Amino acid sequence: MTEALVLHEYSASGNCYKVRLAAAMVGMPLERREYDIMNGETRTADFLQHVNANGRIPVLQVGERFIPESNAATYYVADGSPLIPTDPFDHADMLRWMFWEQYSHEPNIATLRFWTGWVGLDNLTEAQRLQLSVKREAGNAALKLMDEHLTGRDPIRANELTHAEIEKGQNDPDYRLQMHKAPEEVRRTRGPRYTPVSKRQDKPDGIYWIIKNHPEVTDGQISKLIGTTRTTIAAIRERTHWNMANITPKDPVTLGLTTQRELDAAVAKAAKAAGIQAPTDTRFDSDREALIEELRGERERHVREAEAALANAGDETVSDEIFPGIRDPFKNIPSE
Ligand SMILES: N[C@@H](CCC(=O)N[C@@H](CS)C(=O)NCC(=O)O)C(=O)O
Repeated sequence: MTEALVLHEYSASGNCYKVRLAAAMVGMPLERREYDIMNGETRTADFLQHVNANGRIPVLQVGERFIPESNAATYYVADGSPLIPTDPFDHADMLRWMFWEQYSHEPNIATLRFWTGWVGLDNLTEAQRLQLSVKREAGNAALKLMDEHLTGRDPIRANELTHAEIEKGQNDPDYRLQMHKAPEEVRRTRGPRYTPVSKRQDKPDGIYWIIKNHPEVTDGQISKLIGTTRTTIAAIRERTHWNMANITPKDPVTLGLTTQRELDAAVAKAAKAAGIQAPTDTRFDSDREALIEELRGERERHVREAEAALANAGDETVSDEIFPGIRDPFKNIPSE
């Protein structure tokens, strides 16, 4: 890409942050041009005529052309990088979340954040005031869905992040985590297991590992764990698979074909059926539900605290904290 990129933005906006974040992750330089949306700088005749007829930022300028809409701009910046899945299913799934964000997340959470944090509750119009509770409810539903989707995903097991990277981030709040590859779904709760094309050739190795290390696990269980056919499993068990010479046993969890939790559960179940004493690991029993409950409780507590803080705030000094102890990442962003 040779054309210079300019981001027309308001740096405190989350929509603009998405574009900057993607550019930082793929290492693409961006010139930044700031507009004060509180003073109508995106509603001038000049802006409407030359930058975005919709009167909003972010707008990504590519040479002489302009791309409004944060997700379109983010997509442009990330195109061709590992942030954009090439597998058709994963690609559509990425788009699913981007469309969902614009329909169910942004209009509720971002708007409420803007109304409460920038406009101020006292300055809202009657029409806006009437929407508060509806948006809060829809915003909470969006956060709940995200919690449920993200809980149980393990970026280390999916080879996206290393412990060393996380440690660097813990030691230095300004450090930017380096991801090895784009996030990838490692666990689906419903429907047949989906394996990205890039991993499909690893399946026989994973199947062979289970057969060698846990011969008591049934073909039906392996088929569910790895997402494969019984014919393939039987061929590997009987060593008649057409590619047997090249199949080597490899831990399917390390290969990213299943999770440790699912494998442990299958091994324990098979061992029980076979009357073998299997080491039981109860750490994961219903931990997902417990974690979701904990997150929900935490969020409800934060909402109560934030509402109480808002009610008491009056005209006093405005803190940078969205919740006690948590700074708003979009406030006081130093220009880069
Ligand atoms: N769907 C658009 C929403 C853009 C948007 O609402 N931008 C706000 C700031 S986050 C804005 O420019 N507001 C100023 C105005 O409407 O005058 C996107 O994702 O880019």
